[in-house]
Formats: sequence, structure tokens, C-alpha cells
Amino acid sequence: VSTPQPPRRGLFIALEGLDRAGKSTQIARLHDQLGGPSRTTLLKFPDRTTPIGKLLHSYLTSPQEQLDDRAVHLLFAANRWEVAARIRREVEQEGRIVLADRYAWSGVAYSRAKGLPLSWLFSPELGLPLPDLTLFLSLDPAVAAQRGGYGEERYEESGMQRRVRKSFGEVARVVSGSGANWRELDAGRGGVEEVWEMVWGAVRGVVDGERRQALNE
Ligand code: DGP
Ligand code: NA
Ligand code: NA
Repeated sequence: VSTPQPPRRGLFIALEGLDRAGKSTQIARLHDQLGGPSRTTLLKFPDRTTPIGKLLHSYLTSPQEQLDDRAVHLLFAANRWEVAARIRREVEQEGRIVLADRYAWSGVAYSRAKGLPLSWLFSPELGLPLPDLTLFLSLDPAVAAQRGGYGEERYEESGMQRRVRKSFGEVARVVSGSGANWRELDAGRGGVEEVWEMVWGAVRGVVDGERRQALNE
């Protein structure tokens, strides 16, 4: 009688970028391509449905609301910690693929754009599940602004977006330097189809890599 094998490890993939970079479109397609809800979990940060997420939603949609920048930073991080155990369980025990529309790197980049020190910003994110792959959809903020214009939320204006773009550069250096798998894709090169080719090319490589590893076990 053979002992039942635990399912092999799944994958955790994060999509990052400026507002209007096309993340939500691409990640929805990735979700379909990777088997939909039976095999893949699609998360979105901030998750506006939890009590902390409701606070964040109110903060984002009421730009006149005053809240200390560090307190806001900790709330965004806490909103990820609320889901951290679920990500770990699904990826490590259930062998699922978890996709995140934004993650800790947005946390650091958006707060950094307000002038807070980088080292302080990383600390509440430390210990969260590390993505096997982060895709950064890189887009010139001027091009992003032309894409139907920004919405009404806090941060959705060109000065902030330019600072966020710069901060993502700093984040990329730290993340890549730490050995984590960070891939920058030029989301300004072509339309949805061209970006999809790049996204799928990067993800397929990681999925195939996991399969090969499983066969060698
Ligand atoms: P979205 O629902 O993806 O449009 O995100 C809402 C806004 O919040 C968007 O401008 C990006 C920003 N954001 C996402 N995550 C964080 C975070 O952890 N910290 C901060 N300060 N802003 C964030
Ligand atoms: Na937004
Ligand atoms: Na989005």
C-alpha cells in the first residue's frame, strides 16, 4: 500500500505596475489560461472586502481624508497579512497557483513615492510569502495617462504616478538584488495581445520549470 503523496508545490505569481498599466486585464487572462478557479486563485490587493480593506477603500476614494502616511502603509501591509496564511496553504499544501494583482512591491513603491524611507517601508512586508515570479508591467506614466485618463482615486494623478514609477525602479533593484525572480515587461510595446505574449512567455517558463522539477523528484 503506497502512502498518499502530498500534492506538489504550486506557484505564487504577482503582477505589478502603475495604475492603468493593464494588470487587471492580463491577470484575468492568466487566470483563464492557467485553468480558472478550479486550479488557480486570483487575489487582488488591496482586498477591499475585509474590515481593513474597507478602511483602505475609504482612504483611496476620499482624497481629502487625512491619515498618517505610515499608518496607511501599515494598513496596506496588514491587508496582505490577512491573506498570507491562505496563500501559503494553497501554494505549499494544496499545490494551487495563486495570482496576485499587486502585492508588497506596490506597498513599498506607493509609500516611497510619498518620501518615506525605503528600509522602513520593507519591514512590515518581511515574512509575507515571496512570489516565485513578479511581473512588472512597465509603462511610461505619460502613456498610462493617455489610456482613457485616470480615475478619481487618490494617487491617480500624473505627479504621483511619475514618483511611483521612479520608486518601482528602486524596488526592482532591491528585489532583484535579493535573488527574487523579478521580470520587467515593456507594457508600452504594443497592445493587449503583444503584452499578453510577453506575460504568457514569462509565466509559461516558470510553470514548465515547476513541472520539470516535479518529474525529477
Ligand atoms: P488598484 O485597486 O489596483 O487600483 O489599487 C488601488 C490604489 O492603491 C492604486 O493607486 C495603487 C495603490 N496601492 C496598492 N497597494 C498599495 C499599498 O500597499 N500601499 C499604498 N500606499 N498604495 C497601494
Ligand atoms: Na487604481
Ligand atoms: Na488595476
